[in-house]
Parts: sequence; structure tokens; C-alpha cells
Amino acid sequence: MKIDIIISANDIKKEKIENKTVIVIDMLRATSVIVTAMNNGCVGVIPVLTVEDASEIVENSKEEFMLGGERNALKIEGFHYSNSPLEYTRKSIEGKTLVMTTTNGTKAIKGCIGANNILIGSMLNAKAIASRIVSLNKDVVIVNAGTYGEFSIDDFLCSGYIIDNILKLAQADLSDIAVTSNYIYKNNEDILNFIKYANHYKTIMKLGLSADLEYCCQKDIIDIVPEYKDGVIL
Ligand code: 3SL
Ligand code: MG
Repeated sequence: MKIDIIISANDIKKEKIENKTVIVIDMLRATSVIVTAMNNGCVGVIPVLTVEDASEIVENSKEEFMLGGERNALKIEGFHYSNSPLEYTRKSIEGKTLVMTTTNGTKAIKGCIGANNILIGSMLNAKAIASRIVSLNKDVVIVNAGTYGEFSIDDFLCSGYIIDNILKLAQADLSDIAVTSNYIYKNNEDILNFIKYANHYKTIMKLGLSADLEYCCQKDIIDIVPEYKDGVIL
């Protein structure tokens, strides 16, 4: 099994993900939200690119949807929830379908259409992701959402942790960038302490959302692997 990394949603290339298992990571905060919502009984998450796309789905369906996501890290006007994983409690999301749009995370997920399997990863479910990867036994590309098309320390460190878990279960042939992310994780196992250097960490901190940062940095508190298929994450 080969493991490679793509560093941002803007860098996804069709030929790099075709026939591969893809893990999409936006640990701050979109994929942490999805993993949390699904673990708390959310029926499914429909990722969309724009606020208009989200409104269109809601207007053209009889089904009741919850709307979640962010622009500039803040709740979107008229939406039920922001992009804080702490809002997606069992009480708020159980039995509901979530339509979600975020700046980088949902763009990365939709950009991976064409891959064999599209798994939703985060620190929260890293061990579960590793087990799934080993059982699928296909070449893997870890797609970091990044931040506004740029490399983001947080997603890269999370990739290194997931790789670490895969290597505990199976042998893998790592690309140079995959080796580097694993090396950086190995030397910085305290995630919160290292991602403080990330620009997006500073943005979230400035908004007073330190509880989100602490939550998203926890390792393996959730044992599920959401997967995106045919327009919905289940
Ligand atoms: O860009 C995204 O998808 C978001 O996760 C960013 S934020 O953490 O909600 O600002
Ligand atoms: Mg992010």
C-alpha cells in the first residue's frame, strides 16, 4: 500500500485520486464537525460548495434539513449551526440530516469525487480510519483541506498521526511528504502544543473559540468512519 498527501483543496488532481482510497482532513474544523455529528446520530451530511446550493436543497425538498457551516469561521445568516463541533450534540443533531457548507472542508470533500472511497478523517477518529484503510488495502491519498488553498500545519500533523496508526497495523510505502508528516507528528505528539503555530489556529483563538481547538485535538475519542458517496456522507 502506498500513502501520499495532497496539501490543500486547491491542489487536488483527478489523476492523483482515481482508484485510490482518499481520506479528507479538515481537523479545524469541518471534518471534526462531520465526525462528531455522525457519532451523535446525524442521519447524513450533504456537503455543498455555496450558501446558495444549501438554500436550493432546502427549498426544493419536503424533507427537513439542518443547515450548518461557516464563512470567515462564523455562522452563516439563517443557518441553524456554525462550524463549531461542540454545537453538534446528540440533542441538536440526532435523527436529522445536515446540509453543510464551509470554506475549505466541503470544497476538499467534493473535490475528491472520482476516488474509490472518500473517508472523513480527523484526530477524533484517526485509529478507526487507520483500521478501515488497512481493511480496504488500496493505495491511499490523504487530502488536507488546507486553508484558503494554502498548506495548513493542523491538517498535516493530523495526517502524520493517521499514518502513524496505519503503520502500527500494516506496512506501507510512504511518499516523501507522507514521511515528513509522520516525522513531524512523531516529534510533536502533543497536537495542541504544535498547531498553535498554524495561522488558522490563531484565527479561531481570536474568535474566542479555544474550546473548539481543545476538542478537535483529542485523539481517538470516536470510533466511526463516515464515508462520502453519491452526494451524502453516511
Ligand atoms: O474551511 C473550513 O472548511 C472550516 O473548517 C474552517 S473553520 O474552522 O470553520 O473556520
Ligand atoms: Mg481547516
